[in-house]
Amino acid sequence: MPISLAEKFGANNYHPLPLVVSRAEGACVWDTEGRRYIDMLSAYSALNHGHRHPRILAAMRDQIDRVTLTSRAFHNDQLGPFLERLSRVSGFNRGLPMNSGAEAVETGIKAVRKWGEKVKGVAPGTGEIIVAANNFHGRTITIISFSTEQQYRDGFGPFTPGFVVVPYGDLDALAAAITPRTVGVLLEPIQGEGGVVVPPPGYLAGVRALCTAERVIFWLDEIQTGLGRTGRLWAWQHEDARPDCISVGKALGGGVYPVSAFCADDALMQVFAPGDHGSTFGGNPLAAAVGSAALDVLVEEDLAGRAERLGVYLQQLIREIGSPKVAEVRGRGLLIGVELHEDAGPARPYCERLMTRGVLCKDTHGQVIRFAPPLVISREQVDQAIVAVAKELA
Ligand code: IF1
Repeated sequence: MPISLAEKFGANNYHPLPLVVSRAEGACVWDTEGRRYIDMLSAYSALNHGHRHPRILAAMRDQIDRVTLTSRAFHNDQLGPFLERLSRVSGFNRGLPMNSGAEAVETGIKAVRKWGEKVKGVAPGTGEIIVAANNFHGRTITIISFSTEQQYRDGFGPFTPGFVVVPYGDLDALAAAITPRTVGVLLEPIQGEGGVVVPPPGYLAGVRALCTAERVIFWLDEIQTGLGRTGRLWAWQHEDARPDCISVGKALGGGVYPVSAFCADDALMQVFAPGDHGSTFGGNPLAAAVGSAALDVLVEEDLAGRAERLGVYLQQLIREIGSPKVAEVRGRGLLIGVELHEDAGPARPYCERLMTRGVLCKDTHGQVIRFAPPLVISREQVDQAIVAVAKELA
């Protein structure tokens, strides 16, 4: 019934697994028939804290009884404390709060472009941002303007100019693409949708050095890789590659509310003057209260440390299956991609069969099964999941 209603009254913009979730807690969800599943997708890394984390729910319930929305026309008593926490955890001294990841990315595009004109001094309307092939940064017209995935672009033109695409992981190609008009470089520290692609060692540190030398903003999109997912608070911390700014989202909302932000230091964030940019819901008191709880839990429960330890364990268990169907197991922390050999067929049927075995995951880029459970998953739940995975990959 719920499926047919969604199909009858919705748009056909997704092809979900045939599963109807009605309840969830921690790393598990239950369907309307009461069957339990281990969630190895975490809403694409928005559920790092697990489903309905008690401390985050308590913070949300508490705030709901006070005030939920004011707009930024007035101050509220939650935004300042949230931004202070965000500054401490991100390591950047300022954050501009938004709602979805795409909005945080759009905010970053405005900041980098305006910095390019007002500070670097490129001619108005000529600034270029370099991005990587196989990127994913959201679904707005400007963001898909620099996507290399044909389906994300088909029929949606005309596109926003000012973006240059280079191969991911190729420092020489990036250096060759920099011109006096280059104002920024936008990369994912690990390409999620691109198939959990980890860049070559030294790549991010190389981009950092190049951007410094060329006076170009180095911007990392940590919306999927951030907040503990890869075994560090931020994926860039796997190398000495501190960017000039990051976009944050997904798990910043603690799995209960859309919260995102663009984080940068003064030199970049000062390009925004009152009225330059905004959002009805951006920085609302409920989002701020939830975001504060999400950051507190992230740090106090050392979710990054859990991701590091359990990620090593899970990758080891997958490798020990020794499946002839598996071409590569890659990733960091609890962002793991299992690439299947071409002749092993697309990944989607494996996800459908894993669902019948009580494990939920998602294919990405055809041949890759992505495993990204909540960072609160227990070792026992990892062991349970791997039993099903071993049967499917045997
Ligand atoms: C869908 C993909 C993942 C992201 C990065 C920004 C955003 C995302 C690195 C935008 C969002 C989501 C979007 C969702 C599926 C999922 C996804 F498959 F689409 F690509 F995770 F890999 N930067 N990713 O991963 O954030 O506006 O969605 O809050 O669009 O189907 P958003």
